[in-house]
Amino acid sequence: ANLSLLGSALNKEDMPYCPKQSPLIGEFDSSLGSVERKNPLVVRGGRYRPPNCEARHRTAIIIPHRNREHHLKFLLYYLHPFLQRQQLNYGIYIIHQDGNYTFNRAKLMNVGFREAMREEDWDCLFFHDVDLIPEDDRNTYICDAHPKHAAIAMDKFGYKLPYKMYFGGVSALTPVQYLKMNGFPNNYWGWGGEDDDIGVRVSLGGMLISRPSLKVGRYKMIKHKHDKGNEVNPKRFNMLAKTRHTWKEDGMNTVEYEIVSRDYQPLYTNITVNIGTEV
Ligand code: UDH
Ligand code: NGS
Repeated sequence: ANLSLLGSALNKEDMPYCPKQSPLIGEFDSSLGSVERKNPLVVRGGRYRPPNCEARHRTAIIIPHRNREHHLKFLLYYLHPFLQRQQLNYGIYIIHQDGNYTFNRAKLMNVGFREAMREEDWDCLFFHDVDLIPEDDRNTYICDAHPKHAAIAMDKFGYKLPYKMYFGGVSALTPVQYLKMNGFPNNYWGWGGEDDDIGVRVSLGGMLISRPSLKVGRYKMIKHKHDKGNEVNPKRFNMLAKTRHTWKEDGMNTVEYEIVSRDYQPLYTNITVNIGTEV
């Protein structure tokens, strides 16, 4: 029998045909304007608090960024509703590296920490790659008793940890935990190793790594190639071998930078920063 004919015969009896042009097309729209309309309670600078109860947690999301606007709009599309379902008081900060010099993810996080804490007494900071989309609402964006590695199960690693000490992608620390390990390193220019350095600092600071379960800490990574300006750092292994001698002299206590601009967009606070160059 011709199944599609059968389908239309049933349709005729029970209900009218759908319009030739579906009016719902366009509802999936990840443009910033549309994300804004879908999140009417998010206020200037990408801030939110639950309207009907006092939030128990204040979380700042720190996103290191350059030239990934297309990833950013997908992340915002998913992250704003996700954080609101968790009833958090939250703010989203994009830390945008100015200029074309080699990218430095960890130093941008140090900038994000200082600039976010200047604005509000956050009790937890989530350091978040722009291309990682959380898949499970139970992956709560709050801090633990120890520094948290949230991105334990990424699709690109088959939803498993790639190695035991992996600390990349998304991590979360309280201000006290962050300062206990002197923040993150400032001198990893280019790709690789800085997340391992941060993991080593956790234990040098006398702390353990906390993680959500493999079931909950799931992330989808938006596929991409290596960025221009973020070439593999050939010094990373040498630097990692020295972390235990350098961490006290390099980190939050030595970070230097110049704020180029700070603007309060509807969905995020955009901080553009000149972090200088390798010395
Ligand atoms: N980032 C930028 N702009 C850049 C470089 C990095 O915004 O030019 C930020 C962004 O938040 C990103 C994070 O830094 O999510 C980490 O950088 P990454 O995404 O390049 O690192 P990852 O290890 O990927 O996720 C490396 C490229 C993998 C290519 C594999 C090809 N098969
Ligand atoms: C390690 C890197 C980390 C990196 C991880 C996953 O080898 O920075 O691979 O990389 N450490 C060093 O290079 C020392 S990934 O598969 O995401 O490209 O995060």
